[in-house]
Amino acid sequence: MFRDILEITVTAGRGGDGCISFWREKYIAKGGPDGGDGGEGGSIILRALAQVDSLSNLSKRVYKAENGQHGMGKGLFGRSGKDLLIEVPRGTRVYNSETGELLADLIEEGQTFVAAKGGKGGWGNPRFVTSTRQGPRFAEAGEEGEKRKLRLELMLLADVGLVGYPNAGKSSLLAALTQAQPKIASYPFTTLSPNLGVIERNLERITMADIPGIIEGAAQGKGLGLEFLRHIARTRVLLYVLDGADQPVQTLQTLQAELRAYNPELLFRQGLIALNKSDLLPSEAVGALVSEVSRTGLPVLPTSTQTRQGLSELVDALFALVQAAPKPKMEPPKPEPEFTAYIKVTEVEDGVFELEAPQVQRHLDRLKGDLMEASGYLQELFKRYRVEQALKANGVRAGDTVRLGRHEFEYIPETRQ
Ligand SMILES: Nc1nc2c(ncn2[C@@H]2O[C@H](COP(=O)(O)OP(=O)(O)OP(=O)(O)O)[C@@H](O)[C@H]2O)c(=O)[nH]1
Ligand SMILES: [Mg+2]
Repeated sequence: MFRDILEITVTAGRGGDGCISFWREKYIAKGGPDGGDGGEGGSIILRALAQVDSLSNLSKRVYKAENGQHGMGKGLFGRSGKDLLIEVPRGTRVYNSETGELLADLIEEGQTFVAAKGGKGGWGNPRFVTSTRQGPRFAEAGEEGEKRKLRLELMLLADVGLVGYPNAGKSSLLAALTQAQPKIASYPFTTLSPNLGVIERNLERITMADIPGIIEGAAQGKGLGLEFLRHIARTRVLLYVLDGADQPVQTLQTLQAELRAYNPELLFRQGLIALNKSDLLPSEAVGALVSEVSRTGLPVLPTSTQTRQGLSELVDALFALVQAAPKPKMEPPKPEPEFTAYIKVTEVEDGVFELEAPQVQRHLDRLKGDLMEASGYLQELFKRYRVEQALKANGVRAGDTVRLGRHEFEYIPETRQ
């Protein structure tokens, strides 16, 4: 079965905890701190590969990468968790399924995207040594791995997209021009999911996508249309397939109205019309019908998949158009926003300030061991995240009380020599 939209949950590995440990040897009561750092959690990485042809190969809905190992005594670092690689077909778009934001567009062979980043390993106690704190009795716990719900969408990357009413003969054309063997039948909506084929001429190849028929109202969700219009949004050339014996001019107008409603750019895409089932038309009527349809502005070729009339001309015309057509532009995914620490200072009473600083808080919450002793570390965090500046700017003075989550402390400004 062809499955082209898929929701998955990815959870990266948690970082291992840093270790609180002191070096011990015979006759030495207490040596220096020697707790190792925790290992990094494994990340979840998506990779695009041409040989993967559908999202249905992804058998699981939930993916979890390995946790990092905890740090150990004697300075032993925890091992990092293994990354988990998920292979997806080229043309897969990755969305955050909660916000709908486009996160990545995996087009190139081998292109990767870190879908969930592994948590950092916690620092072992030696990392917190300073000149005044020789034997810290605290360390850092590992960071949680990122967890995200993702929606994967496969966009077919074909050169030519077949657009037409149900039953016009799109699948028959694909079968006549390529090795593909789509289902063909004399009733509408035979094709329920896209088929891909390769047209070969000498040593050149172009790909063609056959999608379910489009009907009036497709852009509003009627029939199967909308679901598949997005597949043709990326093809370089649109081949309109019309049943020559069934009101081709009106049909073309309806098709174009649906494409316009979905995405007006599609009407500026290179296009060509196959006036199909020409074997059903009286031969003297073909010429007049061709010129009537071509008044719409697109080149028209009469074709028949039964007698193969016009098929080699069609192949030539398609190669010429594909080679001349520019690659459709792909919107690049939005870059990650630049990192700036969020800090807010509010005076709640005279001389008492509430500090909101999620980044700092995250570090504090991860501390384990003797927290009283960790106050110096807090100063270091304040420096790293420029909290000091924010406090000063908001009128916090020496001796004032600052609250940060469940922590409360007296503000002592750093004295500069
Ligand atoms: N006489 C004639 N019949 C054709 C021609 N091309 C296709 N057909 C017939 O038209 C019917 C529909 O063909 P399909 O290729 O399944 O049409 P489709 O456009 O893929 O239809 P959907 O998948 O339903 O959208 C079948 O019975 C085909 O045999 C043609 O050139 N001449
Ligand atoms: Mg079909």
